[in-house]
Amino acid sequence: MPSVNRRRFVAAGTLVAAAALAPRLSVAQGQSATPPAGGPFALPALGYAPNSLEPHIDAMTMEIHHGRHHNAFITNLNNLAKDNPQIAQTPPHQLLGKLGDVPEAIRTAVRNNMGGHANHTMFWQIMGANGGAPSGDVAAAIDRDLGGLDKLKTDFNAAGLRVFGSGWVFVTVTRDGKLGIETRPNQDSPLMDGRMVLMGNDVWEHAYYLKYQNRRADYLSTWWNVVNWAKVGERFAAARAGTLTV
Ligand code: MN3
Repeated sequence: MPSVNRRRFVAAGTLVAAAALAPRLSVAQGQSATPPAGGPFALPALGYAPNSLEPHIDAMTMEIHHGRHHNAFITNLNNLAKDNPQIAQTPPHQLLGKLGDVPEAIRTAVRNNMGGHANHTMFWQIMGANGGAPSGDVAAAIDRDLGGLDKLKTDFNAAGLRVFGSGWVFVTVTRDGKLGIETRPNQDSPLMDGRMVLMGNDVWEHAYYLKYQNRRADYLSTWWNVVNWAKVGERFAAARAGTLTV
């Protein structure tokens, strides 16, 4: 049928045009968020050079993780928003807290892709070179609730190692500043249970496989070298102030 063929041709042309507009893989330091040419969602800038976390996390892992894996969530969300613009009208952390209100037909897709967008946005924020050590209020909360930094690392790494398959390990924070260690499968987030995330580590294999292969334990223990404790401190203060989002 000619009309079907024409539709196919037009659809293929649209895909080519979309590919030409796709964000560049390379992310330079300080680059602003990718303009939302394809919809309301945009890939947040990395905020540092992809090679700046070496030798702990290699540049290619960072480029693929940010530019392809995270960007795939953005592409999927923009495609969902074409027929469901309401998913862009509520901030991600609020939408994740009431997934039951999302139409059932798109609920799983929103859960996976908005969850992935929120988790990775947090993840890029709390990493950086020369991240220092916890100080001030967040250090006091770590001592009070998690038994100090060494015990936090031990317990967090053990929890991350116990995640079967793909998922995340988080430190959650309440409005009162109380901390806890929690894990989630897939791209789920404590935000889906009405809780806030102070920091978290991605234990999907794509986060470490190029350099560490199956050695998740090595990745988990090394990862602490690239935690940006100043950012974690800012997030702790934001949680107390009620302004922390993802
Ligand atoms: Mn990931």
